[in-house]
Amino acid sequence: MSKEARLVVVSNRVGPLSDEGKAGGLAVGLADALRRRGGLWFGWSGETSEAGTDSQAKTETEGEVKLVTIDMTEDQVAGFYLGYANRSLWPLLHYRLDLARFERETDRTYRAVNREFARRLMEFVSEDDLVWVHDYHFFYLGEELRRLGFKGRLGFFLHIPFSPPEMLAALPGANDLVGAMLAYDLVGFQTMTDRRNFANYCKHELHGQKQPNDRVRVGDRVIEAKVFPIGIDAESFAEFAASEEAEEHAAMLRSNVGRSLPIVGVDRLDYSKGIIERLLGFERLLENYPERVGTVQFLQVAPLSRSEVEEYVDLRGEFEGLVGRINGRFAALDWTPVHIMTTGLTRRALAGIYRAARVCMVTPLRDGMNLVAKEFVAAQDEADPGVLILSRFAGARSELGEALIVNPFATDEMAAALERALTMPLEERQRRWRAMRDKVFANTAAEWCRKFIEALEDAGREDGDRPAD
Ligand code: ADQ
Repeated sequence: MSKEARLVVVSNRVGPLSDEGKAGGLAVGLADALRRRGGLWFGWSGETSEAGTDSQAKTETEGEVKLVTIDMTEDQVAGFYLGYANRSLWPLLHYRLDLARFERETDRTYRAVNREFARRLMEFVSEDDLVWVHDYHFFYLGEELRRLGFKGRLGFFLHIPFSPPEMLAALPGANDLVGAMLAYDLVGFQTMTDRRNFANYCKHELHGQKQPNDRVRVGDRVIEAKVFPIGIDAESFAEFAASEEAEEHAAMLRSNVGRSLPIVGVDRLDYSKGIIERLLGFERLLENYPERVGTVQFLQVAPLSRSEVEEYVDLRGEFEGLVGRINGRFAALDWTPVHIMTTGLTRRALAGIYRAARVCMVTPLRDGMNLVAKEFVAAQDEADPGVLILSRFAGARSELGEALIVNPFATDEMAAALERALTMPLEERQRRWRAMRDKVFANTAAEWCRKFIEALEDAGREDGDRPAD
């Protein structure tokens, strides 16, 4: 058997390779795969400098794995990251055409930064490598690598949703963007819906055809488009939840809520996560079920995110205003209904909070997968598991159907789901939780990585149908 190809991962931010206290499932899964095969992880250093993408590459080596990063200029960050990626693509791909801003300048910078990253990456790759590009920051990177003559295997995974063609078509240059995805041998999505939206775009807007075996043809280019729902490192997370640090945090939460039942939400402060709608659902619980006043407390952990982007500043104002209103309306001298925290937490502390929660609300308006839902499941204790309330619009819904599924826009439905969760008998909680646990432990981050890499190695192999570039 020939030696396994080296893995090259490209993502906006890289690592950490170790530091299990900080790393999320994605970093853990990728670090594992990189360590096993040897490899390279390439991306942005998170820093700005005058040289920008021309800066000297910074390299860190750990065993057989190298982390290589380059800087960007302030203008590159503004146009590529804050502008196009986070003000055009992020809202549009989360079905928020109303929030999407389209500017010629940021589009240009985005394409230029993709070209630059491809050019710099060429210094480090060889044709025998498997190159795996991640997420909406780098739609054009594969095409740029091909233009520079790279002939090896190229895969792309989109962590966020892919909106329907009718909506995506509003993006100036949408055909270029989706056309660029065809430079990859394999494109991966979180759900069937995302994959279908992509295939439909190719069919209706690029005059392509859907073909058997998850293939899509546009002109003489045939690529594979498949679904790979991402998972977490469930075993580690369950261990975190049983750690001393977790127990300390669980105890703090319990003493803070006193006799009340704790309901939690954990999300980056982002409009896609449905935090406002969730708070309205909680407020409606207190209105529709007045006996709940004084007996429940809602904790929202919401680390600030993308604070340089206007829509996120607006959201923060709205969020704080709404929390103030609910607290002003219902609080008593010895009880505050909503508690918020915007600080970062360690994985263990977070696991403790999940474990102490009676209910976890994961109610995004649209979400690629949502790892919080899976972390919450992994952190529960079989003797007394909490209840997951999950949006029908989270990618995680397709695996976690035993959660209480809600429409986050339906405020009364959310209140009713909360009441049902709070009164759910232990036996039913355990039954639902066991079913979800089995899936979270089966489809881990490591499995997700393995499946994607295997599919990338096999892409187009069966019938020799893979066209020359
Ligand atoms: P995100 O939008 O970032 O990811 P999500 O999947 O929920 O969303 O992951 C958030 C992560 O941040 C979780 O691991 C969570 O534990 C962590 N976190 C939240 N609050 C924290 C805090 N205060 N301190 C420390 N950590 C905190 C994108 C897509 C998702 C997709 C993932 C992975 O939007 O849909 O699931 O990528 O593909």
